[in-house]
Amino acid sequence: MTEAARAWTPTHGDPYRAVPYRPARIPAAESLARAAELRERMDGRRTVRQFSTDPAPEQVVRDAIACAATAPSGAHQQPWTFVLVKDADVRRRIRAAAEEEERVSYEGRLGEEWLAALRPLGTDAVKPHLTDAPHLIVVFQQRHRLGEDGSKRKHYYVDESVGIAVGMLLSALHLSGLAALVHTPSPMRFLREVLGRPANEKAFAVIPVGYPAEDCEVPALTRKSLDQVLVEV
Ligand code: IYR
Repeated sequence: MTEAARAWTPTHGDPYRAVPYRPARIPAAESLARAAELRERMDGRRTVRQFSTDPAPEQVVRDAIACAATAPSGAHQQPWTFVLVKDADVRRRIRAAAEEEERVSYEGRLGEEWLAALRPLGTDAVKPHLTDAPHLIVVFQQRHRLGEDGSKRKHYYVDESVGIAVGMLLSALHLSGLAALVHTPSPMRFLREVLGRPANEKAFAVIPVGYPAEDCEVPALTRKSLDQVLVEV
């Protein structure tokens, strides 16, 4: 991509402009081999809740965030902010606030049906991964942005766009050798305050990243088979 194409990002009301897109075709046999290998590697991903405190390369996390930021988004508005939280004190505050909310949730706010759904995962209100994992990413969605004149510009399909970006983030981290957890403390309002984010941003997920602890366990779960999730019409 040329620098001019890379630098250009549309803003409200800009006209349509196009650039050629001619990616080299991969031969079918090569595609099949890559797809089969990817499928196997992706199936090896597990959500991890017990992290090693060992350091993990920060540049891998930055590159994974750069991959996430290539996600498609509604009207190409790229309505996401990824906050890489490095300050240990801020991380302790996030953990304390998240655990406080989770305690209320697990003590009944979630309701019996939800708690029963969570039981096979073995989760509880204690969230050591928020301070143990070497990296912590907090993803915010931008519900709107402020135009140059200070007026609100609506963003479209924000949940879908940020959800796709987080999926790409998890894939990039996994394929780069790092484990992650999508944690969604509820409510998450405290995150905007703790991280000093502007009013147009709403926390979407808290994602600890690193290596699994040496004695890491994951719930004994299996995935639905392809024929349970794929309908061919
Ligand atoms: N946010 C809580 C509860 C929780 C909810 C779902 I849905 C999960 O898949 C896992 C946990 C927690 O983080 O423990």
